[in-house]
Amino acid sequence: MSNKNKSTHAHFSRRTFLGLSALSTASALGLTTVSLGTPGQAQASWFSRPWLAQPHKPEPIASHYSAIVVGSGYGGAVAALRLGEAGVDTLMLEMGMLWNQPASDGNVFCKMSSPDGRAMWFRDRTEAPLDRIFGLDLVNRNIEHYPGVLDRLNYPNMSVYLGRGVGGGSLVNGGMAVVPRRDLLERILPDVSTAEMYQHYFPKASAMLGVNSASRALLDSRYYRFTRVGQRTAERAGFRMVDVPGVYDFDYMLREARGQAPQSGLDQEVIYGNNAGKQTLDKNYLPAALGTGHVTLRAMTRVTGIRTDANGTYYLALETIDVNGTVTETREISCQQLFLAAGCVGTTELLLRARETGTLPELNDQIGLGWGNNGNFMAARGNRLLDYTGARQSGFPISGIDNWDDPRNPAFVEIAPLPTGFETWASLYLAITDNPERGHFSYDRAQDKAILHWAAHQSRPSYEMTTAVLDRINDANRTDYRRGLFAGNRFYADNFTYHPLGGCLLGKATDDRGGVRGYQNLFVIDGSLLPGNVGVNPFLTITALAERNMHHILKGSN
Ligand code: FAE
Repeated sequence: MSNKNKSTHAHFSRRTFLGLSALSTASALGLTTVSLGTPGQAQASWFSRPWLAQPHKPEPIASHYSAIVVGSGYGGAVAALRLGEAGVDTLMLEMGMLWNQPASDGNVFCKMSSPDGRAMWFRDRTEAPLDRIFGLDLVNRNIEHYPGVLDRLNYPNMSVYLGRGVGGGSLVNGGMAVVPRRDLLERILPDVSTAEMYQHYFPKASAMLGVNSASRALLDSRYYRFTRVGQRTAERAGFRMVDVPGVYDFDYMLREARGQAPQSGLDQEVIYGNNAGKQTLDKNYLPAALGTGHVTLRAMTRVTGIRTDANGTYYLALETIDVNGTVTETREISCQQLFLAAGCVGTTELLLRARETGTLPELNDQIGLGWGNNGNFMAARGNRLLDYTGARQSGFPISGIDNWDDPRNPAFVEIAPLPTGFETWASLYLAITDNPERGHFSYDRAQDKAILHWAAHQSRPSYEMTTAVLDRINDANRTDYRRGLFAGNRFYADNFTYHPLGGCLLGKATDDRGGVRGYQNLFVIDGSLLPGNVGVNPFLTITALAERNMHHILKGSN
């Protein structure tokens, strides 16, 4: 390593460390606002959690910033870091909580097997994707009404799962970090240089996010028996398997497996958060952003409206809430540059509302269009007696069936865990299919929210493409589908997605670096730019595209 690189690395690490300290100090104090304006000193405002009983005392934030980033998921985290590095005075707003303070049980997050208020965003009962075991309603539980980490937005025929909190989807996702096929990226983003993406931005995003792969020792452990069975049964049918990299620290997981470290990914922690092991955005991009000294982060604050004036200044209407969901403060703040990273639903809703209520009247008719579920489809098979999948399973998939080159039924079918704690003999699959169907959002004035339009028949191609693979596996293994895991006694679920994409497509609602058409200095920087399907799990593509767009935006080029 050259001296220059060494010192950049040391500087970056120190800044990241300062940012990490600020995040954990703020969290330990129960704060909603964190900054490193003066390194090491956090601005503070209190919120209460039932387990912690902190007083609520919101501290003021400034009334104007050079830049505001709405949302702290992948797109937002990249934007905040690169703005902070460029010395731009930036405020990041996040409607969910800052999560790294242990509650009274000693854990930040709860387990899937014993969910409480921390699990879901203001619900009285959990709404897990798999809602039954052996046909019995054993999964969902009544919980306290609390700003928990997973949200499920229910629209007709399609529900969308989302992460809520500082770190967005990184807090709840399965960590699978897959580079998309080059031919697919060229097809869906024709104006983006794929050479630039593959040579520069995918490696950069992977390095920042800590992408790594499971070792043979881990695959051979009891916790990945479900994967070995999934591979064996697929290979009997002649399918090609591919490894699936991820952002869970697999060295840590191996230590979990050997009893050398507290268990998280191996002990029922995934969709309601991980207490160890997973490299979420609050461990990499976000502390690095705070560490620049130019970024302030405010949690529990939702942006409800956007307007602009003749000078091109943007004004955001904000609502700060407490843990009961009660609005404790409403105000307006302004900025010169606005970056929308509220996720595919959040960003599209903000822009649709602004267009339909006339506060940003120049927005074009492309806002709300081009939504897709990444072809998501979940299904289960039963296995023969000797192909038992294991009572204790890792929550993090590491292998998939690559059938994308099948011209009639292109699908990437990941072998998903079913970590129930007892033997089920079931193999579960999360498929990403090349479903060409697209939905759209409209603004419902009475409810003041965006509504997703997706007809039941639009999920049919995903059904065909997935069952083409699983039928062959069943034939080769003389097995059948497994019912009793999904509602309606079906062997599959086609009515929810983990991978919502689109709504503000790159090159249509925006220019080719995310600048919203009709306005200056207004950018979309999250999954709503991607046209409905990337053929693999999407966060690595969202992060790499955000890196590419921020580079061009800050350079003032295309
Ligand atoms: P996102 O991460 O959703 O962040 C948006 C943030 O904005 C959230 O924190 C919101 O709370 C916040 N927000 C929204 N509206 C507002 C507002 N009005 N004011 C203030 N804040 C707001 O967006 N992807 C993979 O690649 N691999 C996986 O293994 C994987 N597994 C998944 C499992 C689950 C259960 C879920 C839910 C998702 C999974 N995903 C996975 C999808 C991935 O997490 C998702 O594509 C990204 O998180 C989207 O990134 P964005 O930056 O678009």
